[in-house]
This record gives sequence, C-alpha cells and structure tokens, in this order.
Amino acid sequence: MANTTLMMIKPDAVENGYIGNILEKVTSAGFRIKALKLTRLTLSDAEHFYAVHNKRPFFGELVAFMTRGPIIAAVLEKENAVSDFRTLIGATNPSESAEGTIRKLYAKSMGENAVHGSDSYENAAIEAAFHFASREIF
Ligand code: 3AN
Repeated sequence: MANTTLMMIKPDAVENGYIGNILEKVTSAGFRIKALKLTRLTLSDAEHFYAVHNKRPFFGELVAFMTRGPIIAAVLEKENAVSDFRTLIGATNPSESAEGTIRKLYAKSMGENAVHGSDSYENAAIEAAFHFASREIF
C-alpha cells in the first residue's frame, strides 16, 4: 500500500452534488483510483474511524455529521500520495484553504469540510482496510 491514501467525500459534499467535481479534481491531479464505493457509516463505524478524536469537544458533532448520509470512500495511488492529497484538499478550516483546493471550492466550515485525507501511510493502510476487502482494491 505504498504511495496510497484514503479519501472520503463527506456527507455535505455528497448532499451538495459534488461527487463528480471532486473525483475530476482528484484524477486530474494525477491520482489513480484503486478502490471506490458509495457507502454510509454507522454510528459505531464513525466512532471507531475517529477514535483518535474521542476526547475532543467536537467529537459528538463530528460523528453525527459523518453518519447523516452517504459518503464516497476511495483508495488513491500516486507518488507522495499522502502529502500531495493533503495539499490538493487544503487546510482543515476552509476559510484558511488555498485557492483552488477542494475544501476552498466545496467546503463551508471546519466541521463540514467536504473531504477526508489520511495523515500518514500507516493510517492510510488502516483506513483502506476499514472500508475495503483486499479483493476490492486494484
Ligand atoms: P483533517 O481532516 O484536516 O486531517 P483533523 O484530523 O484535525 O483534520 O480532524 C478530523 C476532522 O474533525 C476534520 N476533518 C473535521 O471534520 C473535524 N474537526 C476538526 N477540528 C474541528 C473543530 N474545531 N470543530 C469541528 N470539527 C472539527
């Protein structure tokens, strides 16, 4: 799973009809889609996925948001996938995201920020295994 990262297109961006626009930005930036699905997190899925944040004041809000509707999960491949994808999505707070980034274009707030990108290769592998069976990754 070297050079891979895990993307989620979050419920806000799915609700707002941005799946196609975001996938277009991602593939135009040179990422290859290795796995892709439309799915919906259960409460326990979201609590598990974001367990690292479970003491933070926004945890309840984050879990409620991430379970309120479908998401896209995808495994993406590119050289320097983790850092290049975080550059493409922009800062966590869209008001601080650079022009042209996915969050600048498609996100409204820190809580509802359109996309997730893994923060390390170690977490990318854990997150890919959370969403996909090995036979679904190409
Ligand atoms: P990133 O997604 O940029 O890696 P993290 O890992 O710090 O950001 O936070 C995970 C998610 O938690 C964010 N994508 C965002 O949805 C949510 N989040 C982070 N900080 C806040 C906050 N202060 N208020 C509400 N939600 C937050």
